[in-house]
Amino acid sequence: KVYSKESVALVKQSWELLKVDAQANAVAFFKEVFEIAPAAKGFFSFMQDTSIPFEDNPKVKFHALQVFKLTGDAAAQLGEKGAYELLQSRLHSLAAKHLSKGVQDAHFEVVKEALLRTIAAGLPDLWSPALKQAWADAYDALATTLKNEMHAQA
Ligand code: HEM
Ligand code: ISQ
Repeated sequence: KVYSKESVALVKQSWELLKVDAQANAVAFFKEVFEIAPAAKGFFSFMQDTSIPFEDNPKVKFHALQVFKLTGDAAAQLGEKGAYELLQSRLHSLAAKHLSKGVQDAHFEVVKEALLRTIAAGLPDLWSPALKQAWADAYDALATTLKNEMHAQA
């Protein structure tokens, strides 16, 4: 798949802005996942602690930030190195982790929708069909890479 310069520029520019408030956007990302699919909470070890609101749980913040940054950095580098190269050092263990948790291909669609909603909410003034498409394509590249590695290990 070829990414136009325009798409790469859109993702980069918006990612720089989202990163300013990465922590808040990352937690919002998590929130969107559980709003779309409440049952997804069962997947996450750190979501089993219900004694504190999940947005106050430091483990949630840590994980959300990790995922958010990986997704954004990979997306922003698509034009240069490709998301694949950025992921490569962690791809094997990341796929193994997701496999062991029982994550399936269909779940990636939930995360995609949640990511797009997070960006729309985080950058309302910048949001446009072109920005949405650029992020959707970037996420798809990342998700496909991870899914392929999961299939290879299954
Ligand atoms: C863990 C990224 C999709 C569920 C993780 C971790 C990262 C990550 C960086 C932390 C790994 C570690 O502990 O070393 C991503 C990315 C995705 C993606 C970039 C999409 C491109 C999904 C999907 C699900 C999912 C679709 C479905 C529910 C999980 C679970 C864990 C995890 C259950 C382990 C959490 C725990 O420690 O309890 N993911 N993920 N991920 N991910 Fe994902
Ligand atoms: C994917 N994997 C782990 C954690 C996540 C949090 C929010 C959205 C997607 C995720």
